[in-house]
Parts: sequence; C-alpha cells; structure tokens
Amino acid sequence: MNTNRLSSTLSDGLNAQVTKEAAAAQTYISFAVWADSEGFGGIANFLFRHANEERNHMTKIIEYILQRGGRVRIEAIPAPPADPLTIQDCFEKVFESEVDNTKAIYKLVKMSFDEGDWATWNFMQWFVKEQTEEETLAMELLDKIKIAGGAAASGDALYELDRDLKSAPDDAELAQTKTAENP
Ligand code: OFO
Repeated sequence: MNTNRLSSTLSDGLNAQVTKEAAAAQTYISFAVWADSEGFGGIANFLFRHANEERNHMTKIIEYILQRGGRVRIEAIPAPPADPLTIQDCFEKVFESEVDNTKAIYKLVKMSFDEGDWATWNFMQWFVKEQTEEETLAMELLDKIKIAGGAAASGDALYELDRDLKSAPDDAELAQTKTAENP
C-alpha cells in the first residue's frame, strides 16, 4: 500500500529545498569564516548562528517529508560563493541569497496551491513568514553598514558594528507580529 502523501513534483521540490537550505547554511558558514579571518569576530558569530538557523530549516523540511510518508534524498551541496570583498559586499550577498531562497519558497507555495495539497501549502506558510523575517534582518544589516559609512566605513565604525552584531538577536521583529499592547 502506498502511504506517500506527496506528489512526485512536490516531493522533488521539497527535496530540492532541503539541499537549498543546506547550501544557505554553507554560505553563512563560509562568510563567517571569512569575517573571522578578517578580524570581525562579532560578525562571524552572528553569521555562524545564522548558519544554524538554515540547518534547522533543512531539518524542518526533512521532518515534514517523512511525516507525509515521502522519501528524503540527501544530496550534494553546491560550493558556497566566493568570499566577499568587504563587509558591505558580505551583507549584500546575504540579502541576495535570502531573496533567492524566498523565490524558491514561493515556487513551492504555488506548486502546493496548484495541486490542492493544502497540508504542504499550510506547512509552507511558516517559511513564507520566516523568509520575510530573514529579508528584514538582511535589510537591517545593509542599513547598519550604510550608517557606518558603506564601503568607506572607518575602522571605528566597523569595530562598533562588529561588537553590536555579536549580541544582536537572530530574528528580526516583524510589524505584523506587533500588537497594540506591544507596539
Ligand atoms: Fe532558510 O531561510 Fe534564509 O535562506
């Protein structure tokens, strides 16, 4: 008896997303290693923590596929992109990578909608919200580097940014999660 509740299209799509989340984790790790070797331990710490979030996303999808009786395929992870040139370049690449991942998530949402697979559609809504948070977080990084002076940021400004990011929260607060009592 076939107990697999995922279509082969969605199974392929979700498995591809498993690899994509793993690739995102590798990208954050490689940027963290780069930042650390450039002397930015606080930024490295932030990026390492974020790599763990990406691994959690990967695990979340793996668990969902298994829950639905599907087959998980663990595949090769593509190599991370080249090292950033500057902290600004690093944050720009983080933003681009998040937008790219958001597009992949939206495709899965559309695929599940088109198939009427409401369980997967419902599961994917968590990722839609998460990607909004991640894009906001990446935009905040870009704002911070802009305030620090962008590509021409001084040593002092970068020092402060590095110190702040060491203890910055991993999640961005979304306007939609605010309430009148807790604005
Ligand atoms: Fe998995 O959220 Fe970023 O990419």
